[in-house]
This record gives sequence, structure tokens and C-alpha cells, in this order.
Amino acid sequence: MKRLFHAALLLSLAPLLAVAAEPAALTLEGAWVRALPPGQPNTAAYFTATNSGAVAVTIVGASAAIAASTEIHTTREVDGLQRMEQVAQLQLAPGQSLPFAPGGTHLMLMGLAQMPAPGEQVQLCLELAGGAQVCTLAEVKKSAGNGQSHEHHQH
Ligand SMILES: [Cu+2]
Repeated sequence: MKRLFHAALLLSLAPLLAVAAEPAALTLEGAWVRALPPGQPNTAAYFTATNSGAVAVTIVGASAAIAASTEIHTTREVDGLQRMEQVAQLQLAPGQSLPFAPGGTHLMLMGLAQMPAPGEQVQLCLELAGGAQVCTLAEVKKSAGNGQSHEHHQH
């Protein structure tokens, strides 16, 4: 009786193991990090994450080479104020694209040794459920515009 129970348990776990063995099919595009005035301890990173695979992908964490810690944040309006909240994990269905954008979901880079300067590149990595990591190089910019060589002065 007990042996039968174990066999049934193993069978039910098999599909889960097969899913975990699929290579991660998450792609990160258009990554950029906002350059804030030097001395600011934190900044944010943005990109579009797309699950191009056939199974759901769960993002469970993030890291950036320049930050002591990196959190996934979402922005929510509470009593007319924009508040950032940490998100433990995000799931993307097959084919789903999720924008990390100003005013919405973003990566929060905290405890910077030094604020990166416009034109520099910063490595960002997302950790996925199952242990895989997906990394991209993000361009440091002052704003979302493509002001790579021309900086727009903000008045
Ligand atoms: Cu944030």
C-alpha cells in the first residue's frame, strides 16, 4: 500500500521536473538604467521582458553588478501618491511581454557604490524559478529618449 502511494507521487512529479528542465526562454530588450545625479544611492532599470518559450517563466529575483541589492518594484497609486512596492515574483505566460517602464514595474538598484554615468553600460540579471539566470547589458541614460549623443536639457 505504501509503495503504491510513492509510485503515484513520483508519477505526479514527473511533469513538473520536465518543465523545470526546459531552457529559459526569457529575452530582455531595450534595457537602460537611469542616470541620476552623483551621490544618489539608488536608481532604476527598465527593459521589456518577453517569454518566447512554450512554458510559463517565473522571475524570482534580480541583480546588477553595480548595486549592493536589486529588487523588483511595482508602482501603485495610493491616495493620489505614487508608491513603490517590492514584488516577490512575476510570472510570464508563454508569449507574454512585460514592460519594465518608468511609472510601472521596474528594477530598483540599491546601494550603488557610484552612480553610473550616461554612456556607460551596466549588467543586469534576472533570476528565474528553477535556478536559471538571464542577463543583459543596459545602457545608462538620463531619460527614456534615445539621447545617446545629445543630451536634452530639462527645464
Ligand atoms: Cu523602485
